Amino acid sequence: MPEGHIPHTKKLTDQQIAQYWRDGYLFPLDLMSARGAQIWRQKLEQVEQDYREAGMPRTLNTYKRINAQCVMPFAYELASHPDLLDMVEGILGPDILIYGAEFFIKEASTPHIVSMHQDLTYWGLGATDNLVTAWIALSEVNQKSGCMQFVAGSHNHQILPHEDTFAENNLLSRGQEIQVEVKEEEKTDIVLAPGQVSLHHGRTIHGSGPNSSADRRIGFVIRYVNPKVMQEVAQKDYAMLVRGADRNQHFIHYAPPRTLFAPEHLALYEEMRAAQKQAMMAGANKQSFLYD
Ligand SMILES: O=C(O)CCC(=O)C(=O)O
Repeated sequence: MPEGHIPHTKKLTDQQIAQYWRDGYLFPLDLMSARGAQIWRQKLEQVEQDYREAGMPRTLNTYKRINAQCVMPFAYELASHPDLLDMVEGILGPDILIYGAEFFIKEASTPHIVSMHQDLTYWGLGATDNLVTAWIALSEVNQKSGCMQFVAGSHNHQILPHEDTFAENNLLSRGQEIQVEVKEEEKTDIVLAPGQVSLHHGRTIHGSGPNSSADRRIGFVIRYVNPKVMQEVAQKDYAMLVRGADRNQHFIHYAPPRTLFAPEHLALYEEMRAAQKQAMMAGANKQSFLYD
């Protein structure tokens, strides 16, 4: 078996699909072995080593946090892996596009957090049921390392009011925080071993605490949509078709990258970023470290 190969996994069962729609999330799903996860982590860490000081138009962190699938072939490769798409198909149906992929990393013993929020608040995609996030653990993800916490059933709300905090230790683009009280007992810890995955709905309330462990906490996070989804705020938007067909053509399609940070993909990246910034930063009164 080649290194980094993801062994065959099953499609979601009817029971798993029902659980997702009941709770607004589903975990843990076995995608690959710990050794497999280690190999994808090494690919990331090699890029970090080679490109941190490479003088690219934007910081490496920006490329890791926004649309990594557009400029890093290995990010596209993992995001489009057939076994992962099999899981996603259980939620979205047979036609699947990658909307975005990013690395959510908390360095060892650091105070960074993700405040409680609903993903769809600032994406301009409405309050759709046709978006799902897959969060792949590339390290140990537990209470100590700052795992995500989900509020079961919270996807049944529409998009609730959020406040932009722009707090320094908050990893979200606007430090946005939901303006409803979330009690500790309402939160479920999403503990994942390396190679396991969680799926969550775009309206599920979630966040995560700091990493007080001795290792980095690394999540590779992919947002998938089906062709019914539409950009409602920005003038245009982009997505990559990875399974089935797109009969609606609401998104501009683009080809996967072949080499790391190729000039034509860096140019495309800027176009996508400019378009998506219109939605992501609409109404904000400060600049974001991610959309400056
Ligand atoms: O990685 C985290 O702790 C939070 C990620 C998150 O908010 C998301 O994937 O929607």
